[in-house]
Amino acid sequence: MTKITDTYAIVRDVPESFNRCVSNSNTYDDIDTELAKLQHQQYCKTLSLLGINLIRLDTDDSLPDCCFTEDTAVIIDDLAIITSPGIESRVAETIALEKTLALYKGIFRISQPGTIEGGDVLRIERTLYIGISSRTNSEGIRQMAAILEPRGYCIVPVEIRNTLHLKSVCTYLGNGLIIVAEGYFDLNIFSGFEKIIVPEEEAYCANCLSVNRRVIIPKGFPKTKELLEEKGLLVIELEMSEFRKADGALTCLSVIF
Ligand code: CIR
Repeated sequence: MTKITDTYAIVRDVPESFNRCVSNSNTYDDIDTELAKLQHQQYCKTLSLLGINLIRLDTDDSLPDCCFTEDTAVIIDDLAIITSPGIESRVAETIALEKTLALYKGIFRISQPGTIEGGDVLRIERTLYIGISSRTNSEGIRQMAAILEPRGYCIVPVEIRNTLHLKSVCTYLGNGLIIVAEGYFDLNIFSGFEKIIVPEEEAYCANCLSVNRRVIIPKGFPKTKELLEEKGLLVIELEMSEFRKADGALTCLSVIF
């Protein structure tokens, strides 16, 4: 009999302090925390409807960015690698994640001076492409490699520019297909893959979430939606306006394993 494996997503509600999150966006001042909470509820509901078991962590108003759980842990097989966020205000977010993940996985930690955030870690099969960014440094990548290379994983550092994280501008959709925005890193690293290149003005839509044969995309990116549908993919749109103002995107709001 085929074993059906459960999929889990760790999510954390939007805190009251969300409008004090870290952001480089010039629309940052307009963040509507109540609207962000509603958008987050829709996100959670969508994951549930797609058959994902939600693990909900208590939010924490002292951590304005705590809803972006992706950045705090990287799950590989039976390991949870607790990251070392590259900005002081986010460091304490890892505590709750570690406590919960210890119930499911063996814990490893990246430590200072190494920094790494989950948004910079793109896994494709047994390769991890890791963005070298304002949040992730070479020492953090070295520590990841020390944990994962002996387990048969290959680590590929990627210099990125003009974006927060590597996964802010690309996502792996499975079956050899990558969706990516041009101009943020050298696309030759993905030379063996089929690619959907999003139009320049729709770069935000290069971060999407591929779940159980569906692709969740942010609402308002019609050209990218069409490109995905042309490939036969089933697309679900979610309003992400408030998270975008916080430099966050779809994958950032969960750790899926
Ligand atoms: C930050 O700047 O850290 C948050 N405001 C946004 C984090 C987005 N996370 C992600 O792309 N994985």
